[in-house]
Amino acid sequence: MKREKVQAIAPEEFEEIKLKKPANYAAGPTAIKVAMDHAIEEMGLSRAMQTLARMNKKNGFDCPGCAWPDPDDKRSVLGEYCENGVKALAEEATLKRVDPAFFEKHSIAGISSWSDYKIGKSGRLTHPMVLKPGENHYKPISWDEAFELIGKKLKKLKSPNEAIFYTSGRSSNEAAFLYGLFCRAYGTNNMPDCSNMCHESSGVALKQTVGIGKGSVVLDDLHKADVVIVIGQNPGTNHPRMLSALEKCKEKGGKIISINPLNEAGLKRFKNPQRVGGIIGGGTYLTDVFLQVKINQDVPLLKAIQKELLSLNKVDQAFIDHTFIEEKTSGFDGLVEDLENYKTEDLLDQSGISTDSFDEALKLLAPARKIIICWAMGLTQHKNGVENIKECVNLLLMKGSIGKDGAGTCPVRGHSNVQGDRTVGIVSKVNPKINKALKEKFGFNAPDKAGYDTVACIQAMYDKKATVFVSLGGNFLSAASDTNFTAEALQNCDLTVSISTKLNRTHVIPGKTSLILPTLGRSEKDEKNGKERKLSVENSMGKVHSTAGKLEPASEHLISEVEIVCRMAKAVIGNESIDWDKYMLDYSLVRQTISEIIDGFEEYEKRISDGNEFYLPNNARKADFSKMKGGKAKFSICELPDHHLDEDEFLMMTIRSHDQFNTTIYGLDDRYRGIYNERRVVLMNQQDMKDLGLQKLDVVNLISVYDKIERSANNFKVVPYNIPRENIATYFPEANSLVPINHFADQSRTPISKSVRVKILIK
Ligand SMILES: Nc1nc2c(c(=O)[nH]1)N[C@H]1C(S)=C(S)[C@@H](COP(=O)(O)OP(=O)(O)OC[C@H]3O[C@@H](n4cnc5c(=O)[nH]c(N)nc54)[C@H](O)[C@@H]3O)O[C@H]1N2
Ligand SMILES: Nc1nc2c(c(=O)[nH]1)N[C@H]1C(S)=C(S)[C@@H](COP(=O)(O)OP(=O)(O)OC[C@H]3O[C@@H](n4cnc5c(=O)[nH]c(N)nc54)[C@H](O)[C@@H]3O)O[C@H]1N2
Ligand code: SF4
Ligand SMILES: [Mo]
Repeated sequence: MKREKVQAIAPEEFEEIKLKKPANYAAGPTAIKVAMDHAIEEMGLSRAMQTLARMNKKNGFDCPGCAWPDPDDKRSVLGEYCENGVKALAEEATLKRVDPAFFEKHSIAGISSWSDYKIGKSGRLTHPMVLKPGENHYKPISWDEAFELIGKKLKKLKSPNEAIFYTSGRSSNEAAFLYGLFCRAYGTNNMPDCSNMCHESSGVALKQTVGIGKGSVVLDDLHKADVVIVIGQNPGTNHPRMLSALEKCKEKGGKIISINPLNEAGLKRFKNPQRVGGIIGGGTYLTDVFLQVKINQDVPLLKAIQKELLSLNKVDQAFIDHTFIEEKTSGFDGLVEDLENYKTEDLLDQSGISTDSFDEALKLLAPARKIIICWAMGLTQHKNGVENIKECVNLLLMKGSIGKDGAGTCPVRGHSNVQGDRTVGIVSKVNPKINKALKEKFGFNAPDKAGYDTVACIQAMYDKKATVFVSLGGNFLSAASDTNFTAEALQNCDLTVSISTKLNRTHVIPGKTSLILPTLGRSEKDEKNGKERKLSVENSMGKVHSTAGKLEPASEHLISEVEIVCRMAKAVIGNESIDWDKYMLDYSLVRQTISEIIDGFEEYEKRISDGNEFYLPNNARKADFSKMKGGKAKFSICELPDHHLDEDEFLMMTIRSHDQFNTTIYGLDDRYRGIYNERRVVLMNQQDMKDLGLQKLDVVNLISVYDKIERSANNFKVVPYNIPRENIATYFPEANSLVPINHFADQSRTPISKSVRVKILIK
């Protein structure tokens, strides 16, 4: 039997688009209404209210949305969550089900012809399912048979390096640690993770400059800062509770500078739904200075700021922190010398910033002593992603703005436990410390050769050097770049295994044999032998805490991620050297082992009991750079980006709408940007439209050409938008087919999803 052809790309059909004026504030009463509509639609009112009462509460469960931290002290009685947190919960706690009857009715080809929105809305997976070679429908399989199948396949591989173990950042510390333990014991470091596509550039840059690949600030610092710079991040949509922190900062006299090609509504004004003023009043104005930078022209802007601060400092020696520079840093003289090569007006010209707004920003920055820089994908997903962040660090070091209250680095993480997964050992590079500790505890030699990261693993599957792909969460096909290439890579595999809560496109672009292993979500009760169990996670600011859901699981057949990992490991490498049976029964034992292997987790169990939380060690937070070369933090010299755009080329960024969580599409409205009921849109400057003879809502095809290979994404409606000239924006994942697989950031190898050279073909 031959398998029917499946569609890697969602259908290119249109909905009834509606455009309105972009919003000039975020949250407010509409946010509450939209959130409740989602919750009621998916979960019903009473289930929604009961569950929300426990979200982000001490001893409750961690929001399955982003990694923004909860307050250290008391939590709001009105609830510590935002519109998009409610949507994330509703998506997970939906009452809809994808059961064996669903798969009997729908073939993989049939499902692949649906939009991602429709696939996601099908509901929660209820049974382990298998798709056999040549077949078109998934069929139920028992858990025992599923693990036996995996065991047989993995034991037969010529080398463990033919298998890949991907992780998305939703996993708990416990499941991720065991998964990493299993990979290393099995014999491979092939552990790509979503971080490779996300904050990898931040990790690399921060490690090299300040000695730790994580941010240095805690939530309270944001309230104390003189100036917060929000650069390459859209918190109103992607980290909505960050707006409350920015609001507090403003109330205490702090100022906010936003640097973004788009004037995002969430950074203009915030109507805090927790306050009367936010419901019926005008809310709080957040941004004091908006710098509308061209896509990927942040380095010249940051250089101009540094250059002018140095020059102002000649008049008033207080504008840079000489003592800090002297005592805590190296490389300052080199930086000063390098800046002399540039003229401020050229730098501003390249970044697209007017002198007026630049001067206003400088006026705020010059006297400021406590600066925080917050950033996300707008900085990391470029060829020079690492240098973008190093340039931010330069500014902070120059101002002595790191390692003291109200100042520091703030890479705002994506998935709710992406940082924790990394901390407990999900990494494709060799971690000698972990390897040594594993040798001492379990007696095996973990592999000392780096494994595949995300980009490398796609190439390896494409080249058939890797034949098994296991994913702990995520939607690899749609998240990765170069969708058609990635689809071929996945379909080349002999076996693909997805440990998932919900149906997604990766499930229907399968290897020859494919397994779906359904698992519990965050909000659900994890009960074994009559005992409820808790897990733990780390937020964006390095704080670890417990999480325990209360809802009845979506199906009686679901088992926890910890149990899936343990049973898979046992089927592959047996129970002799590592007691998987024990770990899957008793999570405190897993935490005990984590505390023996990973630094900073001493007394783990005790420190997360009774709603307790603890911060992991962070040298940058204490301005302690003693472990770095020469004992000092490092200034870096970075080059200006150069995209060599042809006359008919645009630079495209792929961004998130307000109604999605990565590849999970909550709805079709990007409310803050005024785009309703459609996702196949391209945001363009009106002058550029005019030059191309394009009218509002004209339909175009997009093509990108790299290394003579042409990639396309078809049928996008043109939306006139306030965006710099020669820049366009599309949504992720609709435009991922344009992102070339072999173009990624230097050092971090993060795909260039925010600066793809694209041509527009008029249909
Ligand atoms: N509701 C919701 N929350 C989420 C997610 C979600 O999809 N939905 N995803 C989660 C994940 S995994 C992540 S990583 C984060 C992502 O959070 P963000 O990084 O905020 O998400 P993006 O939409 O990718 O937006 C990047 C922002 O950077 C700007 N930008 C793009 N290119 C440039 C540039 O060259 N320079 C500058 N200065 N700005 C630029 C864009 O205009 C946009 O405002 O959010 C997390 N939280
Ligand atoms: N062009 C472009 N591409 C991008 C980006 C971009 O900005 N532009 N952003 C990149 C970024 S920042 C990221 S982080 C990646 C995201 O990449 P991924 O993490 O791979 O993708 P998600 O869409 O977050 O994964 C959603 C799926 O996770 C599963 N899931 C949800 N919760 C759970 C759970 O608790 N347990 C398990 N086992 N499964 C669960 C569900 O089945 C759901 O369908 O995409 C990247 N891709
Ligand atoms: S800010 Fe992030 S973690 Fe907090 S409730 Fe919203 S989505 Fe959840
Ligand atoms: Mo991310």
